[in-house]
Amino acid sequence: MPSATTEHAKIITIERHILDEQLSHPGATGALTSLLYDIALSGKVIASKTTRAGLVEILGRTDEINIQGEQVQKLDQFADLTIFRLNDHTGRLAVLGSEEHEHILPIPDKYPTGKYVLLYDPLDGSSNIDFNIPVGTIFAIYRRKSEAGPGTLEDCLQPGRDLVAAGYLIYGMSTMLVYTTGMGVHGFTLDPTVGEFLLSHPYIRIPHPPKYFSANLGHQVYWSQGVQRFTDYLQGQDGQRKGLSLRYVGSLVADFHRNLLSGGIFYYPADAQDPKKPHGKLRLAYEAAPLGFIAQNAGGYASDGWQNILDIQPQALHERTPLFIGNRELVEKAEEYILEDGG
Ligand code: FDP
Repeated sequence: MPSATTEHAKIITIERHILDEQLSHPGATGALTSLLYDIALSGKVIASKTTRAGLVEILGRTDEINIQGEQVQKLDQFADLTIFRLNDHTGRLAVLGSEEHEHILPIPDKYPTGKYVLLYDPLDGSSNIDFNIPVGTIFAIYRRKSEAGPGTLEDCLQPGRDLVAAGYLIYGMSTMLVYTTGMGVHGFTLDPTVGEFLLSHPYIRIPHPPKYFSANLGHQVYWSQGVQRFTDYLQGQDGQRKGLSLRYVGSLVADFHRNLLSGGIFYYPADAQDPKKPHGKLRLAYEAAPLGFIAQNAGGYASDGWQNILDIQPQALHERTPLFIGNRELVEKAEEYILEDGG
């Protein structure tokens, strides 16, 4: 019979964890379970390439520019294709959307469609690839709204509040997968020796007090008065409290992940100077909503400075939004400053 000690030392693979969660939904068909497992598999395949990113055949850019006007790198394309190919034929998805593609990605005619919608940012923070700095994959899963047949754009344009599951993979010192289906946020670390994600961070809650703030202060002069005053507040410039430490990687997943585990706030506000960023830089559907869902399920909060990110109904697939995300009290403080200063 297992002792209390062996019970404690139990190794939980991601497969077992997802299956256990499925058991608490008696009506579940297993489609979501399999979908999450396929995303974990995509992560392993992508991680196998990111760890070789210094090697000649991977580095070097292609000449293509994606629809965000950014230079597409080979690893982005690999990650994008890997996720699509591992999910296009399973009969679990009605439609997909990728941050790398302007339009929705239909399921090829030869394969059946299913009841879920998968939106993903295949390699977030890709400007960091060349410098061996962590990058990540973000994913968002919704239930389709259309009845049957090929999925539609409307299936993809849902507010974050309707998410069924969301998560991310971070390709860093180790590869981790963090996900939630609304029943706690759980983190798994890839053991490369056995090729399995093992539960390492069950029931993550954003710690209090927060330690860090993360923002690109290089753009500060272009932020609104409210956001600038909020930044002063974080730095303790009113002399009322000690300022938080600044940490900014410039890979959203890495910045978010650190603050999720240590407490803090990440923000990317609107930029008054850059005509490309009047609503910030980050994409609502591919970045802000899924991470907002994770933050909320870990006791935190995400806002565009005015309202809960999860309440925003996207109007377009690549819509951008300002984002403030992390400890609830800090994000609410940002909202307070922004409201006071009218921007
Ligand atoms: P990147 O341009 O490298 O892909 O949304 C993309 C993103 O990275 C985020 O991961 C990151 O937080 C942000 O942009 C960095 O933007 P700045 O370079 O303007 O700080």
